[in-house]
Amino acid sequence: MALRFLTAGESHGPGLVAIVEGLPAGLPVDETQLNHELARRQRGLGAGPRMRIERDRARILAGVLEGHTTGAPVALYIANRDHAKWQGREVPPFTTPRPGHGDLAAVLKYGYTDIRPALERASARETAARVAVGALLKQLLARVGIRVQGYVTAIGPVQATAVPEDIPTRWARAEASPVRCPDPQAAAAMEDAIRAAQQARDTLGGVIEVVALGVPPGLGSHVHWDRRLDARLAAAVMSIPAIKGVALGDAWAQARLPGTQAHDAIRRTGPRLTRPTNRAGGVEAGISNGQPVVVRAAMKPIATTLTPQPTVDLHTGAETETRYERSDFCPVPRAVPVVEAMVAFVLADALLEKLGGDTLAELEARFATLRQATVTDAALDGRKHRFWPAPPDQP
Ligand code: EPS
Repeated sequence: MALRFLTAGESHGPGLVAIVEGLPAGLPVDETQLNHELARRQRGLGAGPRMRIERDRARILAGVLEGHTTGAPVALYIANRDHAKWQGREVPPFTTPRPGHGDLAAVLKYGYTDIRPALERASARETAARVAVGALLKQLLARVGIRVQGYVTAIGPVQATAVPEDIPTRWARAEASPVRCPDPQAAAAMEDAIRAAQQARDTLGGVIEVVALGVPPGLGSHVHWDRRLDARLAAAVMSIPAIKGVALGDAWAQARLPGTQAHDAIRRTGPRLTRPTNRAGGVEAGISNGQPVVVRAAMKPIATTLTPQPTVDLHTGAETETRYERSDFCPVPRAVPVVEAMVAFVLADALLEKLGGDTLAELEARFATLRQATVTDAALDGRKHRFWPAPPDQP
């Protein structure tokens, strides 16, 4: 692993902290872009009242001098505005675990007598820190032409069907939609579904798709399980609260097809290798293959529901019902930038692992060499239809 990050912070504590280690020196840091990403995570139909309180902004505490990374760990801080409301207040005991939340499992594990510490850290508030980290990594990836962005393809029972072919068009349409869906008709139905769920005092989950363009072939490796890019993407995305399923490309549809219909033909147009389809989602045998990397994530409906659910009071032992404080109704549109952040992290990590470089200039030069030497974009580079760079003795 070339890159790592840690986060700390509770949902209603003073704030969130992230430390990113392994960024090369000399990366210009655009704070406006960083805060733009944080604002994207706050927006979306189905957000709860907390998002009207917070105004997430990242303060850079370390690792950046005169607008550029120094190569030292970058530390970020995001304040919780809601914290002021809790200061000096007696917090009532919370003893009724919500089915589907981390409440019960964390109490069993850590022996808490009150659920509060469990829910404070299990809360998706922590994902603000991940988005701030992801914004830095997107800025790094953009230096070598890699772009990572996503959209919503399903909310509850509503599925997007008319998604434009062109990926940047999908991204642009999604950003203009309150549910981040690039299919306008499905988006309208998703809005209705979220409002109906809210009225029914219920919550909805959905499916998010993130696409990375410009990923060179050769990230990750088939040679060992923990180097496989698909496995690393799945683990990173699955670590997001409420994500319960991750797939690369058309994995779920592929499972129901015969082999002759499930894969991506290898063809040639002039000197270029082409892949007319991308069912594999840009990764074969744990290695990026030069196609867009497509990651799909299934988000369960949020566990905190206005309608009570059956539970047991951990203090009295009596069967009872959950109680409601406050929550999102459908966090799926807001979770898109979080999935983007985790995908950006894995790609940046795999890129730095492959190319290294203490400075951005070194990384950029090595990337230029890779582009020249490798068969990028599934192309044969115009050089005698080779799949691999010629050995030094063969010009
Ligand atoms: C969350 C519950 C809600 C969400 C929170 C995640 O917080 P609160 O209990 O303060 O209303 O708003 O998400 C965020 C605060 C955020 O920034 O995304 C939960 O229980 O997971």
